[in-house]
Amino acid sequence: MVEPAIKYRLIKKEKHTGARLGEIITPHGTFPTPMFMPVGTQATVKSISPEELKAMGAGIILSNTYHLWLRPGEDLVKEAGGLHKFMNWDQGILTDSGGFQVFSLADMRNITEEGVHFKSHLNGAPLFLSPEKAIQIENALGSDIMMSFDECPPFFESYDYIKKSVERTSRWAERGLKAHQNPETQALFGIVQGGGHEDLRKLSARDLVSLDFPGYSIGGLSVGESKEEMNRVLDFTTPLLPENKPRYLMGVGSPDALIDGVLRGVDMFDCVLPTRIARNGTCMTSHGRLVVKNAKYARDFSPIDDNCDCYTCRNFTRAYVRHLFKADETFGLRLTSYHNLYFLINLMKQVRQAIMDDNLLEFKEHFFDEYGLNVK
Ligand code: PRF
Ligand code: ZN
Repeated sequence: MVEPAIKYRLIKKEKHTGARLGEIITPHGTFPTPMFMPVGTQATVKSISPEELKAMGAGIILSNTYHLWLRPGEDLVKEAGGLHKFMNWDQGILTDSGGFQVFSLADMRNITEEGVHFKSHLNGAPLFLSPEKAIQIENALGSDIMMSFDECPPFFESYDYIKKSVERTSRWAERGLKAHQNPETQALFGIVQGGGHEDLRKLSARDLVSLDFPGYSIGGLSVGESKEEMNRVLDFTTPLLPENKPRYLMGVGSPDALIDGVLRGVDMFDCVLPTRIARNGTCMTSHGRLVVKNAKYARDFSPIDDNCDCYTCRNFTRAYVRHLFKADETFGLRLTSYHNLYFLINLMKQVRQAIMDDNLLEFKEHFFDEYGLNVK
């Protein structure tokens, strides 16, 4: 029996909700949970340096098997000494398995029991990804936390299709576990699917929990269903997962969804949202979204968010950041990207304090009020 590569330590459960305060010990440092993980698809969090990520309190980032496999290739990353060394990031790295990217990016795809045939989104070349291939790439990259190769079916696919898909995803998870070469240095998570169906989520969780993964992801959410739907699914899914293992809700990054996920017992989140909207000039603030390019900020010499103490807000004004966007200066999108990532990481820090103080519901109420989410 090998010791798992990561350890989850449950520190405290919030009194009135399902929220958990904990920490995850990885081969590349320890980070507190609940945590938001910035996305660095191409072995870089777009426009942000590793030093800046550390300064904002990011203890783990996410990267993508699919993209790094196509370019520069996992063998090159391995030759560089692994992904941590290649990108000069000495904290945690989680890699997604490529399944989801194949479904969202690839032009043509054909799913079989063996794996997925599809065409490269870069040059149209025919490609094949299987559970074994995904694990081999993730092993070469050397991430601390790896994802199983799964299928993320559309939320409103037919019940029969989702059932077949869940059963195949379970078989793929088991094949991945067998192919995994480094369980003592890289933790492989199983991904619970099942769409909006409670019995299928149960089936998926039961299969994966029986395989005893060191952590569990919740996939197939935030794919176009409503917030209410997502919360409904989380309500019955997190209780299916073991209390002594971390839970990761994949691809969720709006402030309200983070808080709603934490309330239901989720420990980890990732999303391109903060960096993607930052690049077109949209900022997350304690008073809701702010489109800094708008004309009304031309002579606004206040910070992006008066409640934020990030590098951007301590040093620059809305008027200046707006000017940079108008002049197509890349420093502008660096400043908004930094702010948005800091905002979510700092939000999770406040959430952890609220769990400590057993007042997460009050925190949510206040945050939603300020963010403009409580429509009354
Ligand atoms: N599976 C994988 N990656 C993902 C998802 C999934 O279901 C999602 C769904 N929101 C985001 N990223 N492997
Ligand atoms: Zn800020």
